[in-house]
Amino acid sequence: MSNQLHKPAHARADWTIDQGWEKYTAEEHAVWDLLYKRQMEILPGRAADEFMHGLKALDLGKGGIPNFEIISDELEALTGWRVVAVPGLVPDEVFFDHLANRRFPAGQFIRKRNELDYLQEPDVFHDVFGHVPMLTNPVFADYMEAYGKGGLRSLNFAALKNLAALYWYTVEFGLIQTDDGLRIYGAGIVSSKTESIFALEDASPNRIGFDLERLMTTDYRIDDFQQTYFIIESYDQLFRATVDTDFAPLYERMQGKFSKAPEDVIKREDTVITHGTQAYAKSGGRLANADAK
Ligand code: HBI
Ligand code: FE
Repeated sequence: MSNQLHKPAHARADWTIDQGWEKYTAEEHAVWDLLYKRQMEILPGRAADEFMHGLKALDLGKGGIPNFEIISDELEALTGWRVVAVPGLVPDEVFFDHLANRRFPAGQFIRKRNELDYLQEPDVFHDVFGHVPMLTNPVFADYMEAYGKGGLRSLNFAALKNLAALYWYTVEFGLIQTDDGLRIYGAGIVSSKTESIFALEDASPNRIGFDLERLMTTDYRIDDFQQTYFIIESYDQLFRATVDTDFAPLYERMQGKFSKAPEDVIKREDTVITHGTQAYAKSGGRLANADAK
């Protein structure tokens, strides 16, 4: 997958680089502020309480791109995690090794003002605004470490694809059921204005109860809104499912393959909260709907 990445000359052996916080331009800080403001207009009442608390605890809205040293000291005091700067995507084994050691690798760069809504590589807004707040939650913080450790173990199996689906459908695109209704905790959703509304309110996507093997055998969209979102009941459910499961027989069964398409609903097996119309995907998705946004 991301194993053919080329390490830039200025990156260390573990792919980290200096954040170079003092070198960000006024325009780059202004892009952070704009993105932050846009998300705060829509996230209250949509994002999980634990995410909102994390934003506040780390003071991510104080203005400008956060300084990793400062937020790392605060985060380390809460859950022992730190944020380290990387140039962009890093190889899987490097990524897992950071997570297993409670370091979150965050993209150093920020997107340009003319591409606020969609980008391929994870930038500092996606990584720090999207991922870091949930790392203030002790159970979620433990889940992320467990995921990294599981990743290191899975390198010996032809299973990475299945494990990546788990990350995708939880850490990136997860929803949680609460007493006040469905809430977003996935970083790929909370860092996107359009997907924050789509994931919770649109009639298109399926919304299905969390089941570890189901998630790990389901293909996903990397370039558009998800066709299915999986709903957890608690972060403990997520953590327990990963640490109490012996992944070796799972990997053996899955064979590094997906047996379900992104839009599938499995009768009599899935706990279906919404059976989506898939109208958005059927109409051509992001490219076809670009003007309507
Ligand atoms: N690198 N910087 C970065 N961020 C990621 O989310 C990431 C990565 N490398 C690999 C990777 N993710 C995936 O292979 C895992 O999610 C499985
Ligand atoms: Fe991400």
